[in-house]
Amino acid sequence: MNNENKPNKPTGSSSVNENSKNEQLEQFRNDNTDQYMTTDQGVRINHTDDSLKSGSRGPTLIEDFHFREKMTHLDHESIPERVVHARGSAAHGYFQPYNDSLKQYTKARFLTDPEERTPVFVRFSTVVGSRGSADTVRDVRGFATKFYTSEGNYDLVGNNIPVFFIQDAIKFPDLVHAIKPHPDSEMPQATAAHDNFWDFASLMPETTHMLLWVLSDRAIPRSFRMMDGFGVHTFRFVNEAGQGTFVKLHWRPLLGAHSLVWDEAQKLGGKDTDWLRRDLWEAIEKGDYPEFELSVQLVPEEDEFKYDFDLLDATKLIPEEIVPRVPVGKMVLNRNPDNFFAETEQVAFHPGNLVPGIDVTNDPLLQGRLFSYLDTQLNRFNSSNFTEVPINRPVAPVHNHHGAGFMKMTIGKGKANYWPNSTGDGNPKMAPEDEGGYVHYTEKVEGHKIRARSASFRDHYSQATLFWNSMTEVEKKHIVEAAHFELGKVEREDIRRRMVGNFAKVSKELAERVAAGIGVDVPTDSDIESTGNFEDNAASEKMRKGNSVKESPALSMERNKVETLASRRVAVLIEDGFDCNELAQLKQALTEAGAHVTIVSKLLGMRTASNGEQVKVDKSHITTGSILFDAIYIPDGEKSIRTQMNEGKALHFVSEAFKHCKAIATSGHGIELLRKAGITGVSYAEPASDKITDSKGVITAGSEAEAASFAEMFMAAIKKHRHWNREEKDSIPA
Ligand code: HDD
Repeated sequence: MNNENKPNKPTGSSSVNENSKNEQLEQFRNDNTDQYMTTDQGVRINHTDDSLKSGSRGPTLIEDFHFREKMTHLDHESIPERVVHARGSAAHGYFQPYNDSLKQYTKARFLTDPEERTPVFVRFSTVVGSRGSADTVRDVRGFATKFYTSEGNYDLVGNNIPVFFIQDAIKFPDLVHAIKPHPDSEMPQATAAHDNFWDFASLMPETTHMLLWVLSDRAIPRSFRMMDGFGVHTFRFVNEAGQGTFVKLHWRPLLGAHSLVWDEAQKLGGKDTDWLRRDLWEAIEKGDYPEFELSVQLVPEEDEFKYDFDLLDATKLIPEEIVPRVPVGKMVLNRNPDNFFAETEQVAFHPGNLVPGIDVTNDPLLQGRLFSYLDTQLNRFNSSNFTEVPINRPVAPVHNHHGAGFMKMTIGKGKANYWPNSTGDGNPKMAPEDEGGYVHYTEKVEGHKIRARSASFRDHYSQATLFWNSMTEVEKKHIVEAAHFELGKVEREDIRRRMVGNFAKVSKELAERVAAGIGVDVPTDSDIESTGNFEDNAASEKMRKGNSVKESPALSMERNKVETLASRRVAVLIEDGFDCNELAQLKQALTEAGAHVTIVSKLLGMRTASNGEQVKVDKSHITTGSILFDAIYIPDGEKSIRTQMNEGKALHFVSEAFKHCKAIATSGHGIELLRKAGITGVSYAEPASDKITDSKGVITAGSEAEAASFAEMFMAAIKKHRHWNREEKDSIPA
């Protein structure tokens, strides 16, 4: 009957390297270079511009197999877009652990063998908008990683925010319906700023913690390369001995986490809908490979009930001050996909794609996800064979008796398609645990069937308060302004009032500041007492009292800024008569430090410097704007500056960059341009001196100043990314 003999060592690759997936994909690539066009049957085509007709004026003949085939393909080109996270961008790369230190906690080889580089495919996304929506909307960003490990595919399907809106997956359809465009008008697109979402949120206090994250600058990242990623749930590591450890998984970008400002994000949505997609694509093309460090927070099983929140509650994080993050490895994204549809659109993630050494917990949100992701792929692909699509195939060998179905690709050999069998010599065999067989963690579970929520999930405010208390004043201001925007779009006053009531339970200060901007009264104590669904005051109060951390600096982006020039985009504004030497020196310094310089002028073509040299313009005013850059520089040159002082778009470029708190540098006559652009409240260098001044990130140099120091000061200002201390920015129009 079945396999009584000890099975052979599994065949196929027992280890992977960073190229394993690329080599596998190569078998499916199709290159048209120097080839004849053919039908799908391989028949060469000699004319594709006219259909076959009866006479040159028609009608078209149905026997035209080439027309029929071509048209059928177009008619069937689309598959259902993802119901959430429809808009996304992806890249290939690899992950490598720093050392084997995780071995005591997990037997997952890709996390513990520092010699092994595991290929990965990462898809970043927004959540709410449809496939063609703008990248820069205020939204959570998806951060999904498929590890093609030697032991099978492992998917870490996370977000750039460490907590989630809801605690139980049964509320997910309600959440998604509420946040998506209204069902009657299909408006508004890709935003939560409407009545339905805030109605739901105000009635579901468990959303409050995540709402503060969404109102923060985390929800408008400057780049997919500059945002954190979080596995969100508490997962479980399992070691060789079968011992479990709770674990939270985090990604940190080596460039640091940075954000846009809201005004800029909205404008980018029009000027460059693909801003985040383009940024990722171009960075990889230029060799600025995005890098992320994986870290873990480990909690021994015996500490499961040690905290004043429940580890199984996805609306809670574990403050790093209680359980520190331990860095364990690095991911590098170094290759763009060859084909968007075949790879980015068809990649199918699933939190239930696990490898030995990693298991799930009873988190009711995670449990529901374990059903949803497979189910949704069946809707998207109309077949369970989506796992055979090249991007979804593991590099580990696949052997099983799964049957036929739409688009079965692999050709199973032999008579036996069941198990146990003797007709196939008991193949494929069962893998014992020490041969990599997956064994579920043997957690003891017992209980009554009950549709209920644990009392330990009922504190909905303490960690929201912790988040608010951990923000710098600038971050608090941005949260309040975001709430003014989002709730300002809500037409029903009762929803706005109820939401402010919820905020009051987080912080009176927060509630008062939000209320002031949205035309509702500051909540009274009795407003604050009134509660939404699922709130149990007694339980909540008990949990809140036990809260052990009042502030967590690790939650603040501002407090954890990484200052770097790598891949920063600098616009250089010139017209005829600019100072070529000054430009050359600064450009060299910036480029050597890893920044990218773009020459911007009113029109495309060549611009002539004061010494007669010519420079090619990269972008014209009409095709670009300050919002597409991190910093701007205007070289001296009297004629160039005078021309720009009479050019509205050049003045707007400068004033908008100031408004968005970006580093600005100029010298000599350029100082006059800054004044004309309405930049007030900063001190300037004397135009004819040898002085250099840094005032709130505005670097000005006299015409006699030393070029190297000027460059140094400008670069230091760019590294800070934003200069929030410009109180005068709000007086800049538009
Ligand atoms: Fe989800 C997609 C992340 C809760 C159901 N989810 C999806 C993607 C990401 C996340 C990054 C896009 C993957 C890709 O790029 O293809 N989702 C999360 C996180 C959650 C979360 C971090 C909470 C911790 N999701 C969640 C719940 C459910 C779903 C509670 C349902 C029970 N998510 C889905 C889905 C999607 C999806 C409907 C749509 C497309 C897909 O799965 O492949 O199944």
